[in-house]
Amino acid sequence: MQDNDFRHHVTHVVEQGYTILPLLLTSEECAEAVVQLDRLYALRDRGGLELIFNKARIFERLYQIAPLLRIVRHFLGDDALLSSMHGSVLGPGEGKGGLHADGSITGHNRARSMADDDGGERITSHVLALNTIWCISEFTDTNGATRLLPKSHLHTSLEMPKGGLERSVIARAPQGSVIVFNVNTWHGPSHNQTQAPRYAVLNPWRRHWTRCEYEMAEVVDPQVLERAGEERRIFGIDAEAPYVERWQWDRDKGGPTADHAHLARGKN
Ligand SMILES: O=C(O)CCC(=O)C(=O)O
Repeated sequence: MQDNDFRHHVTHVVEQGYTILPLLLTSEECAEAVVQLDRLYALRDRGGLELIFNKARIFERLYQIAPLLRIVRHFLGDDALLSSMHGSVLGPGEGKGGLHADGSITGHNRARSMADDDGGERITSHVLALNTIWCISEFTDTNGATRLLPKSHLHTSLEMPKGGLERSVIARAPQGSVIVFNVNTWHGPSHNQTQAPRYAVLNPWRRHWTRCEYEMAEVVDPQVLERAGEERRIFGIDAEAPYVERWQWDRDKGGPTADHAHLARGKN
């Protein structure tokens, strides 16, 4: 990505709460993702669409794309963490719901996590997390593309701004693009009025020092972690809290030191 493009996208996130990076996946990669999403969709009642980097090689690609990582790390720091990776197959007729802001289950927008002293105001001074949505299908006005409410990331209340749905805009994007938005930005799928499913991958990122949606260092398949190479830090091995005393803990490995290997739990 050219520096000018980078600055344009950063400014759009800062001012509007989102941006769209076009065409980062090839049509072959999207076609393979569709095959895999269809396979996993059939298993959805048993979690088929969760943590899909563990389930098909094509999804490992999504955290190896330099222009996206540059934007993510610009806002969340060099040690930003992948928080989850979820497949989405929005069928014909689906997507009539409203808008929401993320982080309301495990993040800082969780109503129960608001302290009295917050005065009912969300943290909007810094970007605490980003969501990214991969457009595995082209996103159009009619096929259930994501809607976003511009500037709503700056709205401090937990309640959506009045008239938010009417003022939201559909993120039109060519296949292979990725939508990047501030965790505070209200968004949601639009109505899929076509006869075909809309395919996407939902891929949020968080700061190293906040809780992710899963214990990523625990759930990642060891072979997937190995293949991540230099990018393995996005799984937060060094973000794991020690479960033994600190002198017995190897932070880089995310487990007890070699001398205390007998204290290791699970896969460690
Ligand atoms: O499927 C979409 O377009 C929106 C997904 C969504 O709401 C989310 O990732 O929180």
